[in-house]
Amino acid sequence: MTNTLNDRLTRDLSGRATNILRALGAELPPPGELPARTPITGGLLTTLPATMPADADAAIGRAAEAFRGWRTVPAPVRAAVVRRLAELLTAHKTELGELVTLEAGKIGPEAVGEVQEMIDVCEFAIGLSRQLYGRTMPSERPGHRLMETWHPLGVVGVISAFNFPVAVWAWNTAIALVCGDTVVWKPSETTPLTALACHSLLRRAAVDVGADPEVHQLIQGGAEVGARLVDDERVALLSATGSVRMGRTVAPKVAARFGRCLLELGGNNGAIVTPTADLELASRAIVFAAAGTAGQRCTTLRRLIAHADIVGPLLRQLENAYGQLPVGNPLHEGMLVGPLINESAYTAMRSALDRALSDGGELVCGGERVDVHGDNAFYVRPAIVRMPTQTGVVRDETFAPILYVLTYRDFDHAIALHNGVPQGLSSAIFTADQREAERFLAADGSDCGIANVNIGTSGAEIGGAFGGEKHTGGGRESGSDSWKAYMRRATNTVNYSPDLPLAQGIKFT
Ligand code: UN1
Repeated sequence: MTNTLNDRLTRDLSGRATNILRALGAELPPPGELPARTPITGGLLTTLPATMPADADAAIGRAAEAFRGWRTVPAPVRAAVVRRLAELLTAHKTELGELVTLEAGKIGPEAVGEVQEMIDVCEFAIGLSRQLYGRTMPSERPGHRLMETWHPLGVVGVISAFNFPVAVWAWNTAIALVCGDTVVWKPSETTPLTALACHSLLRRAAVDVGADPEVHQLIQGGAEVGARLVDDERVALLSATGSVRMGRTVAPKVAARFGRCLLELGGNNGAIVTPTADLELASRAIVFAAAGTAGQRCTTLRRLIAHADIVGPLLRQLENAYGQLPVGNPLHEGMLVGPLINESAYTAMRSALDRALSDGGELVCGGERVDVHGDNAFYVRPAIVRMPTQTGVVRDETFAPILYVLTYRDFDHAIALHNGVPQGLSSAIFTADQREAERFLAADGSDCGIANVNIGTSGAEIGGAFGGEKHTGGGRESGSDSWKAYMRRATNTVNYSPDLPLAQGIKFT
């Protein structure tokens, strides 16, 4: 397409983004130094002001002040804000989904799915607001009660990534709010408009139910803005999603001030395919997990560990499916692979492929750039590369659609290969052999935070705890008892007897 046509398309997309923001009731900020781009054309949608460090500090101050009141509002009453947010998200699902497509480049169904994930976690948080259970334990002393109570923690700083620009915010914010915390959000500088939309929907939800809108603050900009959340003692919990490199910088700083960290860092997710696997089902699952979202999920399947007896037919099915994947404008119906987020993502993919080939890898298919909307948009065909060993580049997370294929003969070797990378987020096994499936889920099986049988590595439901081990950072978000990270626990002993017996039978008279 010519440059003029691409420029015209960018202007059209810019208009759509502005209209959506208006429809969502977001106040359009004056122009500033922060560019909001669309990966669809690589063009500029608009600009907005970046938050100055002093303004970030002030936002943390407002959140800290709001916390003083919010912590004493009963949890089921706090849930009203989240309920209203869920209503607004439901009413504006299509528009917010489209904004996610415009800004992050996700195909329509995935973008709307992301908004659904927000609604799901809101519903979870509403129920949770009546289930922030403490325990009562038997006291060893007569006339005593021993119990635990959970209290709000304080200000939660949320640093989120471009690839789930709205759902990961909702995971944190819906739960933090019912837990009685207030939130300061630093979204990816690549996705400022979706952040603006979510912020304004949440503030509106708060106003609609008569709650303090200051419970949520938005700060926009690059790492220097995020650094304010890292260093500020008033931020009790920092929940950060991003690269292992980011986690390495952030975690020691938060630990040095005895703050808490909840880390969702890189994944390098693997799937084992055994000889008894249903190959048709496995290949469908693999294509979604490896090529979906253009390989830009932290749960994307990056390593396939296939038994030598079935690797041939499996690869033929995958190559065939990859050959039919439509790559292009994510706004178009039926599109399955949208663009990479920007040029540096493309450069990283190219250099990973070069490294893989120089390490003895053999390209099965894909990897080439596709010209959809000109030089500034980075569309690629998802790649499959057979690797002789799991060394070098295979051990790194490259945020692009590259699937490395390794083979095995012995099941223990498959598990050793699977666990033989630094990251530990998500994993899967495809098998009809119950022994293999159970072993994969056992203590000496997958070492990941998420381990699945006969489904892919990505696309987790919100009901389970989400997160991973090793370099992934150990954090757990969204469902199950992840809420505990957002609260502090107090152990209480109450003496309702006239005596003062000491624990451990100590006599002190
Ligand atoms: C992420 O990529 O940061 O399990 C989150 C999934 C989604 C969440 C991914 N529910 O793929």
